[in-house]
Order: sequence, then structure tokens, then C-alpha cells
Amino acid sequence: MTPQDTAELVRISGLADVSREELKKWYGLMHLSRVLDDKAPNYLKQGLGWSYHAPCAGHDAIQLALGMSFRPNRDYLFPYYRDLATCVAAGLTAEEILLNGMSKAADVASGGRHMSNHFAKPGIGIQNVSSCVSNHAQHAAGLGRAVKTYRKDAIVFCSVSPRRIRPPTSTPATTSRASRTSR
Ligand SMILES: Cc1ncc(C[n+]2csc(CCOP(=O)(O)OP(=O)(O)O)c2C)c(N)n1
Repeated sequence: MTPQDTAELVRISGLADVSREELKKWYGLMHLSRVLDDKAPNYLKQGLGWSYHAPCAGHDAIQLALGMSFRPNRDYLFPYYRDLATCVAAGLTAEEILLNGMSKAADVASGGRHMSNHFAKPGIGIQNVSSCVSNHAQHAAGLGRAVKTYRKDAIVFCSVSPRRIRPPTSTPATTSRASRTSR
């Protein structure tokens, strides 16, 4: 990539309008998240923590954007187990991530009782979710509806694997028996 290409990329992305301090902050958050993500398997191999580890590597930039959009004590965030960088950007400290990974009593997510990589900080609005994949989408949708009904200034974020989001389909193979008979 030539310097001209880089300049063009910066222009298109709008990053030229972002201050140097802000960029450094974003980079720092992504770097911190990646360092924690890389360290986690070492704790696991040594039997010190992380009953299991699902990396966030590769999701860094999108997770940063999600976490930075979250307004602590106002919005609600329902992360999933790969959302380490999201949660670091949203307000979890490195120490809190480690306490969660090592199931310590001081863990803000669950006092060390939930599985590792279940990031939460209910005190600022990062919800503690179930281990059943995508189950929290229902809770988030319900809360989103309540926010709308009561006209609150809050955003409900819900993060699930992209593979869980499938377009609706109406092919015969997936049409339910009930809808077939009602036609
Ligand atoms: C209801 C339920 N079934 C099975 C599991 C075991 N399980 C944990 S992670 C996972 C894979 C989830 O894949 P995906 O949602 O695509 O997320 P990815 O890890 O690929 O980001 C499964 C099957 C579970 N947690 N909950």
C-alpha cells in the first residue's frame, strides 16, 4: 500500500477528523484487549483460570466501535463470550477481566460464580447473560421494547455471533406445518 493509498483510506474513513489523542485512546483499548486475549490461554494452560477461552481477536475494531458507543449508566449492553474488547471499551478494566477469568470473589460480573469470558458489570449497565447461546437476545429485545414504551433515553445493545443471524427464509423445507395448513 502506497502512502497515497493510506491517505485515501484515511480520507474515506473519516479518521482525518479524529484527534490524535482519541486515536491513541482507541489504539490503547484495542491493544489492551488483545494483550488480555493473548494471555488468557496461558492462565488456562497453567490451571489458574479461564475454564474456557473464546478469543475476540479479529473482532477488535468492530468491538471497539460497539464499546465506545455504549454510555455507562445510561445504556444497556448484552455482550456475548467473545466481547472482551467491547467490554474493555465500554468500561471493564483489565483487573476486572482478570478477576472474572480467575473466578475470584471480587469479580464484578458474578463474584466468580459464572464461567470465564462471561463479561459483565451490572453497576454500569453491562448485563450478566446466560451461557445458552443467543438467549440474551430475547432479554435485550424485551428491554428495548420497555425503553421504547417508557420513552427512555437509552440504547440496548445486543451482541451475538454473526452466524446466529440468519435471513428469514420461506423455502418449503423450512415452512412450518402450521403455516402450510393455514394457506
Ligand atoms: C443452547 C446452547 N447450545 C449449545 C451451546 C454450546 N456452545 C457454546 S458456544 C457454541 C458455538 C456458538 O457458535 P456461534 O454462535 O456461531 O458463535 P461463535 O463462537 O462462532 O462466535 C456452542 C454450540 C450453548 N452454549 N448453548
